[in-house]
Amino acid sequence: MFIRFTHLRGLVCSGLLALATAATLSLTAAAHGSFLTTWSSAYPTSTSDNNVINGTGQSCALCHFSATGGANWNGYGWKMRANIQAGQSLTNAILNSTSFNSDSDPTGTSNLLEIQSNTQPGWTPGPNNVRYTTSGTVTGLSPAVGIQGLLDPCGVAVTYCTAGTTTSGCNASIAAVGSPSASGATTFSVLISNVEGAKQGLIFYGQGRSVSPWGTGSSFLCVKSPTQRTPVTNSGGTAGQCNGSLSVDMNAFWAANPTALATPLAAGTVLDFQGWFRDPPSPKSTHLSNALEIVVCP
Ligand SMILES: [Ca+2]
Ligand SMILES: [Ca+2]
Repeated sequence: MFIRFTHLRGLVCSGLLALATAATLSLTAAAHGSFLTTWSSAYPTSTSDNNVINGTGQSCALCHFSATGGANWNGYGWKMRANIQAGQSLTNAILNSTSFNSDSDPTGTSNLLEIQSNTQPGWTPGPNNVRYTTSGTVTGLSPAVGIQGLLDPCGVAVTYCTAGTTTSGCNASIAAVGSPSASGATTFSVLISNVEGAKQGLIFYGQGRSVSPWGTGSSFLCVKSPTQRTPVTNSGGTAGQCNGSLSVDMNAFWAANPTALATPLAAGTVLDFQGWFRDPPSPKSTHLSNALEIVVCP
């Protein structure tokens, strides 16, 4: 923020507006007081702020790249800075940031839902964060270090990429049933529907997105290498129709394959799934479904 504020451990987040006068600064500081105190009053049950404060002292990292604040904001801090600059009180600036997905996380989760999920509205895993300054933005950055808990909500399935169109005009569609958890506490299956009937196929997964053409056909490979295949099954249904399907119980698969990719599962791990099945007349004799991404829960 471009205000001066303190938190419970007495550190000061100094995100002062570079061009502001001393008079403006003291007025701003007086008007806005302690940012984290105001923030936790707005969200008394959220632990997003605790996960920052109790990590490695990154007290200002809810909004800033630096543990002590300064003029390098994440998307959440930058949004609130804009609200404050527009004349809003600190409380209003916080509450008027709720509907945005300030970290552009792949689940598309709003700041409010992140806060309610005790995740970080300003941070998403990997080199996918943006640093905002008054002189421009820098993309491709890792999140601030030392934050406890998940950066994005877990168990939210997001589909991406487009399915190829098969010989019979099928567009295979992927879905999650349940959600993955590190403790195995929840059921989790992946289902592909609208598959060419009576064809062999399988579901595979990796840890990240990477979209590339699948030969000269209409499908795309949408999961980053390395990938892990689950067993081949028959899609069932009727040959020449789109009434086949593929499914895999991932908990059962991981239990039977304890050295499979991404095992043992860790909370916060990003998993990407896609279906692949035979379609002999097509350019690569095979087609792919769209893809699905989901974050592993604790
Ligand atoms: Ca978000
Ligand atoms: Ca987040």
